[in-house]
Amino acid sequence: VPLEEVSIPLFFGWFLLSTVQEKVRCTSMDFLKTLDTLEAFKKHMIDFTGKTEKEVDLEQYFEAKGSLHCTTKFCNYGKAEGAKEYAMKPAVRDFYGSTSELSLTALFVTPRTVGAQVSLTEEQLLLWPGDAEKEAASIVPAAASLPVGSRAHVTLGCAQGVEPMQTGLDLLEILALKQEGQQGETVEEMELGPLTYFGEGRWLLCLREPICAPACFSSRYK
Ligand code: 2AM
Repeated sequence: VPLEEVSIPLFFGWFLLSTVQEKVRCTSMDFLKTLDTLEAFKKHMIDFTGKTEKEVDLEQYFEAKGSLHCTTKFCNYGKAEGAKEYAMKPAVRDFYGSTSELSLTALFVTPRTVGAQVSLTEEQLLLWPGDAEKEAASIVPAAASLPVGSRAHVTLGCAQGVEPMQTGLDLLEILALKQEGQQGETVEEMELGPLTYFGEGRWLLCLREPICAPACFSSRYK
């Protein structure tokens, strides 16, 4: 096997610097802690438990998945479609190892995942694979018509048995509903910003002040 194929990583992405990881985890934990005490959330608890009487502790419900990052391209060591092309892109080579600031603009929760929406800058979009949204269209059909970069997120936790890849799909689903004109139901003004319910256990908290998260563009091999 040629060396260049061997050296393609599991995935590329922006890895949050450790100080900001702590801050993001705390913000997410505080949000979950508050969310499951809200009457509005309790009203829809069945989305998470399948039973009306049961309570849910969201802090326990989600498991953290390693160090926080925003995946740009999942390469699967070169086996994923477009992996080699991505790894060879001039922008990927030029920006490899550089630090930039990710803007986390919303937190979202579904019965499957909890994550943060990332709003990419023009420069960061140079590292975004153009087909990331279209690739998701077999699962979230409306995703193909969302702006490039819509899938960008940081996975903060997954329910038992759920793979992190689900987080981006959950985000696309919420954004697709918004694009279709569904306003959702704004149930509460939280300290961090307005909280909106989109049905089927989908919650979106738009951050009044986005979290600025310095992150290093790099890759992981496992
Ligand atoms: P995530 O980006 O939602 O967290 C390693 O598995 C990383 O690659 C995880 O962070 C994961 O999800 C992401 N990932 C795994 N499979 C993927 C896929 N098929 N498409 C996009 N991202 C994927």
